[in-house]
Amino acid sequence: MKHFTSVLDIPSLEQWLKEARELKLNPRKHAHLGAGKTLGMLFFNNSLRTRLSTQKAALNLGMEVMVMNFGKEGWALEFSDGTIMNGDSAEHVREAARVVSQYFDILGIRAFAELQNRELDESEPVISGFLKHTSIPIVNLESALGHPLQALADAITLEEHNTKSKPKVVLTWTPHPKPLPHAVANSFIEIMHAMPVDLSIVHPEGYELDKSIVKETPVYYDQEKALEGADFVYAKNWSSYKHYGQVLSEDSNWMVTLEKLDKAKFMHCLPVRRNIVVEDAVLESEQSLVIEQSNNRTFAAQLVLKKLLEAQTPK
Ligand code: AN0
Ligand code: CP
Repeated sequence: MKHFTSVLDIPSLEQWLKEARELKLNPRKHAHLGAGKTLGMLFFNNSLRTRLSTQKAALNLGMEVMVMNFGKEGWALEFSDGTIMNGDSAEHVREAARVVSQYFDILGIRAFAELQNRELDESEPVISGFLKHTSIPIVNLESALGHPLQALADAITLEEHNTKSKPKVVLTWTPHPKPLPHAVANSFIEIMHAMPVDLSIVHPEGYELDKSIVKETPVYYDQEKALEGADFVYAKNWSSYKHYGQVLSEDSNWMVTLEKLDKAKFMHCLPVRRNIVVEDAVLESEQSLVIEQSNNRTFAAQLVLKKLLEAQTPK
């Protein structure tokens, strides 16, 4: 594995989950693997968990870490080639990418979908620009299309709490006042496809996700019915994919409640808007796994960094 940009970069999820369990038992076991190496992280968007858990993971491996809030503090970047740069962009990714690869051994990038232009978002201008012009491994800290570190943490958490050979997992759309990206939902679906679970998706009409990701997963429009007998309910808002980036519904009937959850465990990537996405009582209950999910972000990131370091370090 040269880069970690997608769930599909995981060669064997079963093997990775096993290694994640071992790392979690002894997080400092490989404390020298990253000695003398630097992780750089460029954030084009806000973050709490990704920034701190990935930093913690790198520290557990003995790496140095440098973080930059590029979206707020960096030069506005140009991504298209051959442009006469007389607009807002002050620097081209061709220079920026080559410059930072001299400072870091591994580069993490967070660049959300802008949700204005589907084709542009799907070309992943930021992450693909850096991939094209750097020589060092890149880790996706949430791009337009995916959030694989979150998905890996979700898989670890789900496995820790699963008691069945094929648990019923439901990804439910929930309301949100602002248009959100599809990345978390996409990567969750992709990673569930690699696990022995019975996955289904429920959302209002008009919120159908990319067919090439959903594949054969059953899709429902009646939340109450879809949640019946669920073992795990994963809540997430996303904006419309079909009417790209639009908020078509804020219907509060889609909020997750304890009553709807019944016996199911509740999952969400965080940050979560209380009493919009999910009621307080769920987050305060023992059925909520959200804090454990955020803890597992450290071990997901540590596993990914370990793999990338091992690929750089001759054994
Ligand atoms: C982001 C999203 O939905 O992609 C990040 C989640 C990890 N959420 C918000 O912007 C609220
Ligand atoms: N779940 C997640 O990625 O959180 P942050 O946006 O706070 O990093």
